[in-house]
Amino acid sequence: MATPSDSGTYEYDLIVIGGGSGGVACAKAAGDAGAKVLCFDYVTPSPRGTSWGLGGTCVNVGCIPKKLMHRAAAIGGDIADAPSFGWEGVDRKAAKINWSELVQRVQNHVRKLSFGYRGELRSKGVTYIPAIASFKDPHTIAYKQRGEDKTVTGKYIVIACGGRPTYPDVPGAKEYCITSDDLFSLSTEPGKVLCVGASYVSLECAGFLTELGFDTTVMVRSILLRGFDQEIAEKVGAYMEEHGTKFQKEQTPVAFAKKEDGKIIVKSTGKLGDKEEEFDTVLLATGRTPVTEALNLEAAGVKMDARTKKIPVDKTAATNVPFIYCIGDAQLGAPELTPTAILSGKILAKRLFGGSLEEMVYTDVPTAVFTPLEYGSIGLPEEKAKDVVGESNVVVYHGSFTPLEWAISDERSHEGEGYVKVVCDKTREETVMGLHYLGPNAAEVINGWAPSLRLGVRKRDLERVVGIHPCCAEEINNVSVIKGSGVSEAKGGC
Ligand code: FAD
Ligand code: NA7
Repeated sequence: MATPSDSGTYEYDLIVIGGGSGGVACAKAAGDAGAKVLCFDYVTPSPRGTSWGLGGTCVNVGCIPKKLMHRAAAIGGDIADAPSFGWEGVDRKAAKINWSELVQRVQNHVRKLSFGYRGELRSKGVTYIPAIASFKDPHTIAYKQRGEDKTVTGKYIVIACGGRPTYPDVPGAKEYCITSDDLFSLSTEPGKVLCVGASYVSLECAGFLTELGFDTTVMVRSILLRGFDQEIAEKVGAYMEEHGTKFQKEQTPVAFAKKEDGKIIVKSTGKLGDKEEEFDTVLLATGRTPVTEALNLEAAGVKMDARTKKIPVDKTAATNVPFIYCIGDAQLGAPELTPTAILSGKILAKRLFGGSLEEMVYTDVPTAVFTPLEYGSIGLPEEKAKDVVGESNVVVYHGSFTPLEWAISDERSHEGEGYVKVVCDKTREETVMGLHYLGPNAAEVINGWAPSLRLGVRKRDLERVVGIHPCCAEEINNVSVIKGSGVSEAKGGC
């Protein structure tokens, strides 16, 4: 285990910078192990002035409010489906989202969770200081409290500062546009919305906004869902388009301006030519940048990757300074996901204070995209698997199906929109390299497969275990058509 640079005494065993998913998990686990822990957390307001409490991105402006809004949108779909299932007196056209009510209820829940974090830190004996922390030297952290400059020392320091939305270098971006930092607490209805970006934050927001009844357009610079299986990304996009989301492909914004009536004029260029269109709200979802520059890393001698502003670490999450660690979104190469931040925080605390030698493993991390047609995946996309083991060594099984949930719906009677893809390595007895599922409850379906992939599950193992009937997840056990074989992937009967 790495040791501090000198044998000095420190006020704290561990100082954690950032009280988000990773930082809180690490601080709590270290507190549990008996360490004296201090956690700093402070949220600099967004350019629109939005701010929030302890807990970081996931709880306040990420996973939690996003999933609640996705759920609100899905309820709209259920209302539309209801007559097809025999319900009388349900009128989809009369049903309308009350945006302020939704925001209020989402924010109440978020505040409850954020407040809960304070209690959890307290119960583990962790000191929490709501201030911006930066390095003064490798063991000393500087901060301001009630206008007074202060310092505190720690034996080990964990950087868990996460990131914030990146604003593209386009005139008017910061002045007139919002980001995911602002959307979930937006006090007025978004109206006609433009979502800039085509990764999962943009598509998820565009998906629920469309389903909540807002006229929504996605501006796509290149491809949908970079890093995900591209065949499935296209299916996600096609479903959204069929269900009302507009797409402007190969188009990028060049200027945002505000009219007197409050509408935003978006000038863009690309495949659609030079375009000008008015929107009520422009949501920028063009990536996230870690807030490492504010940490004064030079004072501690911690190296940062200049392009990404992320911090390189070794297998133990140690930076180039052996007693300073980095976890979560700010760590170079780590997936930007809450469960990875949490687990790496816990594992690190156990290494530092619990005598553990365990290291975080970042492969086979399951993830879900909460678009209207949900997409869950674990392991490699088809194209990446081919890059890794060579195209001729990959065999792909696939199948499309109609989720029973939608089978008798007039609203969603689209045949075969559910889809499963199992990407296997022929040279290793068809060991599964990637598992992809498109359909209802994708996160629930994919979550349980993580141990199987980690343990090297083979295609024939999927077939030999008994699935549950009737459910969408059983399609993973039953998929049998080899992609490219000429046999239709469409499922027959039961
Ligand atoms: P954060 O949670 O961002 O926490 C860092 C904290 O440190 C923040 O509170 C920050 O203000 C504070 N801080 C920063 N610098 C300092 C400083 N110098 N001093 C004091 N405090 C500081 N992940 C999923 O797994 N599933 C999802 O469905 C999902 N949906 C998402 C949806 C959206 C819209 C977004 C934006 C993200 C989503 N994520 C999702 C990603 C997830 O939120 C992040 O991966 C996760 O929060 C990262 O945790 P972290 O601890 O690294 O950082
Ligand atoms: P990502 O995953 O970094 O994706 C950014 C998207 O924005 C992607 O589609 C980019 O297109 C697009 N982009 C980036 N810059 C621009 C400009 N200048 N103009 C137009 N489009 C642009 O970011 P997300 O915000 O979706 O998610 C970040 C993480 O947060 C994610 O991993 C989650 O864990 C939470 P490109 O493909 O580069 O052409």
